[in-house]
Amino acid sequence: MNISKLISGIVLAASMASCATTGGPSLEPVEVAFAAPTAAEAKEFATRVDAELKAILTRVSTAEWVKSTYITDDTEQLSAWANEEMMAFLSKAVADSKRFDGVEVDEATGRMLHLLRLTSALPAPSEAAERAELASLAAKLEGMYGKGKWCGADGKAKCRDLGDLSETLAQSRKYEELLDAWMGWHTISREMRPLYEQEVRLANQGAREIGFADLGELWKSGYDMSPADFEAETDRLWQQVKPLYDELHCYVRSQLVKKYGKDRVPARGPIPAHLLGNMWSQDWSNIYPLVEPYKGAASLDVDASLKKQKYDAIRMAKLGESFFTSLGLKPLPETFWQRSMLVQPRDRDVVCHASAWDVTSAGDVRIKMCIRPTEEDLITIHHELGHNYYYQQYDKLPVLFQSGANDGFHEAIGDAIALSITPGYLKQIGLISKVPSDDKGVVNVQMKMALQKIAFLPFGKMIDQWRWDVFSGKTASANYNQAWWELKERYQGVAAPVARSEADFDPGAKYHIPANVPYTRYFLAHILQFQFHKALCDAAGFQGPLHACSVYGSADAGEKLRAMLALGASKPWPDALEAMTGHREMDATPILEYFQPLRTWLAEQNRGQQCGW
Ligand code: X8Z
Ligand code: ZN
Repeated sequence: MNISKLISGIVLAASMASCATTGGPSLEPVEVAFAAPTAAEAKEFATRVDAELKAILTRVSTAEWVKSTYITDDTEQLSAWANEEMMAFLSKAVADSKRFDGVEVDEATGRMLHLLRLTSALPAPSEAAERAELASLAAKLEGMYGKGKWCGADGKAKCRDLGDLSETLAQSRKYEELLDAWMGWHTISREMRPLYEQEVRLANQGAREIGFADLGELWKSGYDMSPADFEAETDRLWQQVKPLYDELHCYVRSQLVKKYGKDRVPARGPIPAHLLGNMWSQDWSNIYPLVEPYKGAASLDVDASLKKQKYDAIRMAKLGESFFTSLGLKPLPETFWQRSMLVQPRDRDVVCHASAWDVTSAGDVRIKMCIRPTEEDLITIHHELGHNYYYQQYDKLPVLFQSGANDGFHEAIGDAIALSITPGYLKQIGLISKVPSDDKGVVNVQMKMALQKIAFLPFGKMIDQWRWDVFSGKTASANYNQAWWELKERYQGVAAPVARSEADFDPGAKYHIPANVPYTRYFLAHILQFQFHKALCDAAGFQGPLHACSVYGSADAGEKLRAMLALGASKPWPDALEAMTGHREMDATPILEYFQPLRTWLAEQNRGQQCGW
């Protein structure tokens, strides 16, 4: 993990307490001079903070890596200690940096000081005991998620972890079996609630101490615009894509009514959350067989080919790497293969949720993932390698610049590359036997993509909608679950399959809540990746509809990508976007262009139907 993971994940930042840690590096006390500080002093300060931060980050990442790949009370404690050190360091650095407020500094220094204040996704209060408590809570919450298992209502059934339960949700078509897997997983988060409540309280306090109204305001400040403007921006993008989501929802619901009956799927209401092939109803591609537009028009069963051809985790990761090298990017370092965790160890608890790391912020890139031979995992591998290739392009920059142009960019890179996994490309690598070429085949392929990309959009939006309200106090802890399901229904048109209460804590059943990873980044990424895809296709000289483009093998596309990645966060994100796409705004036009054939088809299918919920 490098800084861009850390700003999302566990801990970091701030308190005014300057000497709460022992042993670790600490900033020299800054002389409180009578003369106004100079630009040269500011630059020297930023450079020094950056160097010390890099050293601390390596210690934090090393401890976090061990904890995530071997969850025990002890590894949790080690990572909490490392994070405490980081929090103390950052809080002092942020406080000291205030001295340079109003000083005319050079552009790079100004940006480093700006980013320093935003470095933490979980800023700590200044009081040492509270800081330690927050670090401990963060480590525990992620551990509880990683260890989660469902062993049946009486605790006597064979225990199943998230991977097993997700497989049931993906493959079973039996209502009761699906319900059991869904309900089972949602029991693991009940005990998180008091810890989460306390985490929110402490992190809000930390955010206030460094000048933000609450933690949500800090999160929304990372986009080179005001928090209010950013919120309006996400609403604008959502309004651009909502009509297409509504059409997809309408069609999918009609097919689920056919499959499960209108007693179980209300023809005009929200869809029960356990019937969409995914624990959180965020990616519906596993129910493609239930909604396939033209039966048999195109065989897209990549899962079957992966199993038949006995793809293992390494071969899948190598396939991902080969896409990036085809663009002229370097192969992954040997250490990637030695140090990554690619398969789930059977002898211990690990955090299976996929992640990409640069442990030293200097080329020690790895991924941690419990790879299974499925198309979904193949795409996730490309997603993770996108992070790793981003890390590699900017690892010579100051560590404060070692992030995406904004966090949505980081999440969009691997996905943009995976948009080039077209049927043409899959045929080329032998994972399907025939490229569907007629209109029916195209609609089938588009449906499968829409079940991933369009279905995700309202989910990507609602998660932080919930957290922003929790952080601001608009949602009281007594209403956590109710507010969650209100947003699920409003945005996604999805409902809990059984009555929920405040004894449940359903937000905690989604990794990014206990792990404290901001989520709007994925919403943005789902818009941005189509902007990137279009720009890369243009660079590759592709002629034809956007959905048919694969940039595989294009050095020109690779160069365009590399140039943007190399900027890291050194410039405001509109500059990076412009360098790649010629535009300075995030915009949903390319995603709508990509799905135009399906949209026309859906409108036809839904004619006369009452859509909405
Ligand atoms: O968390 C992830 C990645 C790691 S950054 C696997 N994703 C989100 C999720 O799983 O909920 C990728 C898509 C959305
Ligand atoms: Zn990611």
